[in-house]
Amino acid sequence: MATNRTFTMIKPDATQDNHIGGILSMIEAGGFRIVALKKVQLTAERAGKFYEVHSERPFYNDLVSYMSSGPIVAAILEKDNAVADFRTLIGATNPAQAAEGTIRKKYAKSIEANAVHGSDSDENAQIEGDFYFSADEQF
Ligand code: IDP
Repeated sequence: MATNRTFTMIKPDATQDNHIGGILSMIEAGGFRIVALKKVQLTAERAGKFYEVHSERPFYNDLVSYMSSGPIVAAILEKDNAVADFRTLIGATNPAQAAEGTIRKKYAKSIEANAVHGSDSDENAQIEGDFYFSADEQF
């Protein structure tokens, strides 16, 4: 069943480079409402848990180190067709392939340090949002 929510993180490179405001502005300008928002320093253990689905991929250990290297900003977003529309707004995983006007085209530095996360399914959006926010923080 399609839902109208997705989950995002502004990754450590983008928070360290003072792009939180710029990225949130692009998200709001893209028609998304911010349902929940917080800045978090992940431990390697928590980052490993978040990316557990990627644990067999060759870049997993580097990804866990990177995602725990500095604070991230976690948010739940709302819009019709949220998951697919947000994937369009952020652009391709590799910024070299990201379309003009996307968040990754503007802010990503590399395929790993690619500025933002966006859920890839409604099911994962729910799981990922619940990883950071309790029910009384989602409104
Ligand atoms: P996505 O974030 O665009 O959905 P995924 O394939 O789910 O991309 O990968 C999750 C994250 O892992 C990426 O956003 C990126 O930070 C990192 N990543 C993906 N592919 C590579 C790679 O080939 N080398 C290093 N890091 C990667």
